[in-house]
Amino acid sequence: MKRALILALLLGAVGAGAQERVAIGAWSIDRTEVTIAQFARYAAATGVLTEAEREGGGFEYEAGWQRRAGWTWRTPDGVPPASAQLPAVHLTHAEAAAYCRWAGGRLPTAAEWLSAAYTEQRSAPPAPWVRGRSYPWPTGDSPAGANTRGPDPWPRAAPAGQTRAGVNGLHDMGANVWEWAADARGGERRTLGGSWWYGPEQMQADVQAWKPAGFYAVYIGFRCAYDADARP
Ligand SMILES: [Ca+2]
Repeated sequence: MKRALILALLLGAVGAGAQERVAIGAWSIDRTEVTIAQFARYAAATGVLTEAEREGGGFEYEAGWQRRAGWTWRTPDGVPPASAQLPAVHLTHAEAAAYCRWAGGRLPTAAEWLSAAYTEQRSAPPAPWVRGRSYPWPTGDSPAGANTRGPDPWPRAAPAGQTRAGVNGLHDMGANVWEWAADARGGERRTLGGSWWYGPEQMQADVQAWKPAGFYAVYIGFRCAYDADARP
């Protein structure tokens, strides 16, 4: 029993590490959005208390932005999450960037994120993916398989790895939750990929979506990028 527990813990540690990154040329990117489980390890190690936790809860849109009491990365919808593999949300741009630094990386630039999301760059991708080809959707030739507001198994966010793998083997570059990028426009920061709240049109590369850097909501998460010389 004890041995099984230790093995499970070791596998969990591996799951959070380098194997879950995909190389895109000289840098790499998380295969999935950062999860509650991953952010929990960071919070336990650093004692970080997020703005949503300090200020009483994050935001949801319902005829305008509404603050939802108790909605934080720990409890994205105000109740214990169904899975610790759900994306970590209700985080400001700075909070997401701080997590990435702690993990040995940084937030991707929009140019990097878009390259990873739409252009297949694995040396030997499995069928039907074609190295060097750019696709209209992060999911490939169609938006099918992503977690949008359309008919799919997920009424709200989906746990990491449950949607169909897309370009470069990445999950949820299209939809599930918006993802913070490094790019700034005054006090705003760019978010990419759309979310479960929107239809698939927000998954396209030319969408311009910017939010105040200090904003946090149930629809916004992130993933990290890693420079080759910063890999652990
Ligand atoms: Ca996403």
